[in-house]
Amino acid sequence: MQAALAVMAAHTVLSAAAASAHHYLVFPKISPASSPVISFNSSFQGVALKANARPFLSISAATAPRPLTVVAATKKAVAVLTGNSKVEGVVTLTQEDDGPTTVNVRVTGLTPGKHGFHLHEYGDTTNGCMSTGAHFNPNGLTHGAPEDKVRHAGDLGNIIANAQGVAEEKIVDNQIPLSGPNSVVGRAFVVHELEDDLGKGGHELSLTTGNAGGRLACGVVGLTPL
Ligand SMILES: [Cu+2]
Ligand SMILES: [Zn+2]
Repeated sequence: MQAALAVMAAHTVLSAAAASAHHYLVFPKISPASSPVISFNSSFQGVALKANARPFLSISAATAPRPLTVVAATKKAVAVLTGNSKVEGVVTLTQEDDGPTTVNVRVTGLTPGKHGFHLHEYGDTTNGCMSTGAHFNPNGLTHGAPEDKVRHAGDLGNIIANAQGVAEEKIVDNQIPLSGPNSVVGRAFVVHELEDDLGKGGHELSLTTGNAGGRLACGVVGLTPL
């Protein structure tokens, strides 16, 4: 009877100890019971192994996230724009750490004047520029100007072609990072036939596309050496 009580007491302590790993080492102090000690010891061995394994797990868990937070450097990407017209161009993107992305654009073959210029959702050109989808819009907002609070992340406004049909622009923007959940790497730039009305034209398409017309050329954003 006494022995049975000791075993019950031991099991109670064991389950209490299992609830908080730190107290396993208290356990040997209450082990000097009588005959049931043998079976009792064997179950303790198993628990002791578990207790030893734990510190290693928690050390690796504490150190693992570090490389992810320390990563910070210059990132650079490029897109080569082509299409079914004589419009073509090159767009380069650079980003320092988590700062804004600088976009350098050179497009030729345009009609003089303004042309809508956006980052579209997909880097898919299987059906030409049409398969790049809609404007990149991770926050579910309506179309706007680059300086608006309510805009698609991909809304970069217009580029302006000179009399020779060449547009050269430098755009600095905070919503088109080259890494992280909203990275634009793998998405596509599109240059349009018409001026983007920046959501203010009153046309039925103003709040989705800026009524910028057809897609003259597009190119997928890919990483490039620094
Ligand atoms: Cu577009
Ligand atoms: Zn848009």
